[in-house]
Amino acid sequence: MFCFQCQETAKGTGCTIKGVCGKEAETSKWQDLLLSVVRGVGTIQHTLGENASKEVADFLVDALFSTITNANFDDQSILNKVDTGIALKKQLLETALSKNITFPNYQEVHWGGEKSDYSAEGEREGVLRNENADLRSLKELTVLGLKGIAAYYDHAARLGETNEEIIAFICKALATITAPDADMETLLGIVLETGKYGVDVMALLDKANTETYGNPELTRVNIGVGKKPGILISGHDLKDIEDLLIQTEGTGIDVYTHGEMLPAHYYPQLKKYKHLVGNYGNAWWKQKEEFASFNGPIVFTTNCIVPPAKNANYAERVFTTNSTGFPGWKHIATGEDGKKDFAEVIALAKTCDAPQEIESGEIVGGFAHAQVFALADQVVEAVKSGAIRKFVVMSGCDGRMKSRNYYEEFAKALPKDVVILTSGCAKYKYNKLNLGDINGIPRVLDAGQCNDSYSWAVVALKLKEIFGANDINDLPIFFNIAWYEQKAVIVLLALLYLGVKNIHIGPTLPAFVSEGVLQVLVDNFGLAGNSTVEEDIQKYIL
Ligand code: FSO
Ligand code: SF4
Repeated sequence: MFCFQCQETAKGTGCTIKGVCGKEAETSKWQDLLLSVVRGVGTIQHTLGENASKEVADFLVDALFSTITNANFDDQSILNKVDTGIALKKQLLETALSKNITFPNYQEVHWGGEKSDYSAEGEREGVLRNENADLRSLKELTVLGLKGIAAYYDHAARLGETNEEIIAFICKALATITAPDADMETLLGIVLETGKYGVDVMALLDKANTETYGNPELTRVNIGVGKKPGILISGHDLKDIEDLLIQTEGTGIDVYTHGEMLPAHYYPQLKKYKHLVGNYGNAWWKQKEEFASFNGPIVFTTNCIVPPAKNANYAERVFTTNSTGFPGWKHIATGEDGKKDFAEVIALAKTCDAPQEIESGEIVGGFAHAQVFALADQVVEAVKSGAIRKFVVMSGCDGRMKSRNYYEEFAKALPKDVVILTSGCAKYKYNKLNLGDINGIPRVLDAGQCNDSYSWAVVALKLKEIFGANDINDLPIFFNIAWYEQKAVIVLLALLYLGVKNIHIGPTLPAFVSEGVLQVLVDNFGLAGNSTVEEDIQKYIL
């Protein structure tokens, strides 16, 4: 196996024996096979020059999403997706033949899809099939960005928002990276265009979320527990938590959010449910201990899954849905009407003890663009009077590595006149530190999930207008992003597309960015890693 798609990759270069995330070599091979089928389907669809059918769009989105770090560890689930893709590929090839359309002579297009050849094809089609490090890097940067796009698209589509242009771009980008002779210039172009569609898909999801559930608003979220049994819901899918809240109403079961589901509390149409009682625990990587003490069922709507220890007391209580999967865990399918039936989860919850308290108190959030605009006069006044010296965007992910303590220390070391703009699970490093406020404006403004980084782009553009700045980079905003998996990759590409320069990413630079490509990103965008807390504060804040 060879996988280098996340920040925790082995030795900072690539997992070759087993994933640090727990992914087995066999699973990695099936994911490589699935991605080759995805490239084949995307290329043929692009060559056809017509809009993809719902089946093709659903397949591409689901398959890309399921190969995101920590999303799906279930070989059978991945192989089922391979079967679906091969059937679709055959249909598309027949359409092409009937129209006398010739398609490119690529392995991914012509491979016949024989089951006996699945393993060999998976081996052939891994990341290292591209020998040139720079070309490989650009191709991977593109496909990892597409995985992020697929994740966000999936959530938006589940709320009824679809967009043919985004799907057409996914196909075009897949066709571009499948071409064995694609050159640097073409590939750089497609990487940057991926960023454009990153902006589009985040806007699509923002529209879907806010039109369905209202604009996030300032909310205090309880981090303690109640006395009733609870269901813990993790991941990013708001439709799932809504279905669960409706089905648990009046049953005597409480619902708690976990990890990236915390921002569900900020939406008027979700927070109205009285039995949505709080957020339990922290970022994804602490789940082994926190699931054990939660006592009740846990539902994964998306990544990030950590494989449980062999003697884990909660393995029987975990359910997956959507693109996620784990061998032995129950999977809840989506019904014809797009809804889920959580009856089994609710029945199990009724037999469980209430969660054990691990924390108490409240955290504050809900500062997506509309809430920030509502505070605009106050914010602008504070900037003009000098009460706010600077904003630091610290969106992104949290993770296991000790080097991530940088972000907690950085937050603590910031002067008291600096405001942190956050989103994604990166916030768990500093959202319980009580960093205070500036004239009533909290010093940690949480917009929501990682895709809500979109809010910070919207806010930055608004500030540019208010302050009459020529360039977004002239604003007193420093970008210090923590990354872990591929949704952070699309957020980064989106920010680059919007013209944001001098972004710092950490705790380490991506292994999939080759030296040559890094140089291009440094030269054109001022992209940089981080240094020590002291040095970075001195250089970029003071
Ligand atoms: Fe975190 Fe995991 Fe949202 Fe990622 S839960 S790491 S960037 O999936 O998607 O922030
Ligand atoms: Fe390794 Fe990350 Fe890939 Fe898992 S997702 S195999 S940890 S690079």
